[in-house]
Amino acid sequence: MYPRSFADGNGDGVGDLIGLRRRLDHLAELGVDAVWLSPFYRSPMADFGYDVADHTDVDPLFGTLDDFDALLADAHARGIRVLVDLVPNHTSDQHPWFRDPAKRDWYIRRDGAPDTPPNNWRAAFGDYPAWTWDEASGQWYLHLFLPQQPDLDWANPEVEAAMHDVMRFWLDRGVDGFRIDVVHGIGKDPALPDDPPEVGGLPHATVNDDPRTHPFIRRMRALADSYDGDRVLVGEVYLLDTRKVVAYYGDGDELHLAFNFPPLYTAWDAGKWRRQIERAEAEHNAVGGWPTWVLSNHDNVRHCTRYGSEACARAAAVLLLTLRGTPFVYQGDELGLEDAEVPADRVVDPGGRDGCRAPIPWDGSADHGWPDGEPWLPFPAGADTRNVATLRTDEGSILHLYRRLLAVRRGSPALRTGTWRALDAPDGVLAYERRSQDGADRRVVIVNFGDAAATVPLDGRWRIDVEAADPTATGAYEGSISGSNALLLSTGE
Ligand code: TEU
Repeated sequence: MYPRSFADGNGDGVGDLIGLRRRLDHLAELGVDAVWLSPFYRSPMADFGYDVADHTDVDPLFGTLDDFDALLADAHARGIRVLVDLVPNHTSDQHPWFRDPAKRDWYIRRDGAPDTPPNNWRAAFGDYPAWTWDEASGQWYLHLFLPQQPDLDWANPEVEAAMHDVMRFWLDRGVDGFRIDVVHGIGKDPALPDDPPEVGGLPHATVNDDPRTHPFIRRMRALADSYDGDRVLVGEVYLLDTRKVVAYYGDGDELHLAFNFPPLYTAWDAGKWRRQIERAEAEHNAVGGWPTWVLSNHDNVRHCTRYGSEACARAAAVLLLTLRGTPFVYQGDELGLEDAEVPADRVVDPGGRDGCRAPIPWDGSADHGWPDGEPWLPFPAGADTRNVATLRTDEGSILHLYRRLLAVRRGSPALRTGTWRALDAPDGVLAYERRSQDGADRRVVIVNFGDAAATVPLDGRWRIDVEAADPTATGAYEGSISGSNALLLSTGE
């Protein structure tokens, strides 16, 4: 969830914790197990909260710590777990740590001449070096992201201890875990070698993969494990190679879950998706890691926009929620939202990611449930009908498709924890079976990526549990599927 854009409780045009708390029933109805909240901490908002200036306080824009506690209690009362975002790689340049001359060695700094950066690393969000000259210290400081986001030096044990204190602060409050931002970035080679030419000027944040990171994650895991209940660590491992990603599961002693982004960057194509799934299956099985699946988030163009039609987005929902692993749904995907078109004079994100961060339309009224003023970004197209209130009343809507898929998944051992196996299918179609460990529950999923109807014969009798194009459909599976559609089947008449 991107709290800035979910729901506005105080009418200032920016989503906040009070607004989010009031709309929790939407999430409960949808049937999610847990929510991950993007940062709501004190921040100058150069990177919309990923530049943290105080890890243990809520930015006034989003509310107060009391609002957070109330939100957490209300979420737990609905059986929804809450993960908060931990941003360990960098802070804001306005953080007291960065401004304290006694803590200069908490950040990665190097001596040198003001016209020659210490190495060739590139920052994210623009074509510029990952180094900025700091007049005050007469040194360079590293920032894998914006100059306003200096990188912490995890080789300094005080930094690790401080970040553990941050984790304890939120765990003590009762959070169920963390999504850990660019966690693969925290360990760095102190020799700071140049990125090789084959990296081709990519941001260093997308290639940093240093063995020094693993002990840091192991100690975060031990800290989480020392708490009662289930506390989960989900790492953003932004390395676009699944084999590299799975290394961050360690020997079951590092991340519980790691985002695997290559499928997010895979075109809507049956063959390409089958290869991605088989790759993910093989790589995760090799390390005993549990896969994750994600199609959209606050950093990327929404898959409804990328795939080009609601029909594809519906079929993609069936795929996302029936693969083996933990699926992540980005707020608004359940409404089939597309990226908003953001006019040049309203662009605010230095990374150009405004379109996917558009506000959620809650109803068909003029303000779409965002009272007293214009939200910080424009609404996505079609908000008059593509909004929560309207889609709730339409049993055939994509919203009901998500609800139905999540409900079936919740009741199916095969879908929750069963094995995955590809089935024979014609070109343009992906078919697979999910099977519970005891074999008692079997489900078949057929996804037709093409526009034309396809024939997919199956052994035995199968019944339609969910159809992407029409979530109200029921009845026997007749051996074929229409174009740009997907079916979830179970055994029986
Ligand atoms: O993203 C890290 C990251 O690698 C992405 O920025 C990615 O390179 C890019 O967005 C691809 O489109 C995380 C957060 O998710 C992002 O919102 C933050 O801006 C970033 O870290 C810095 O904290």
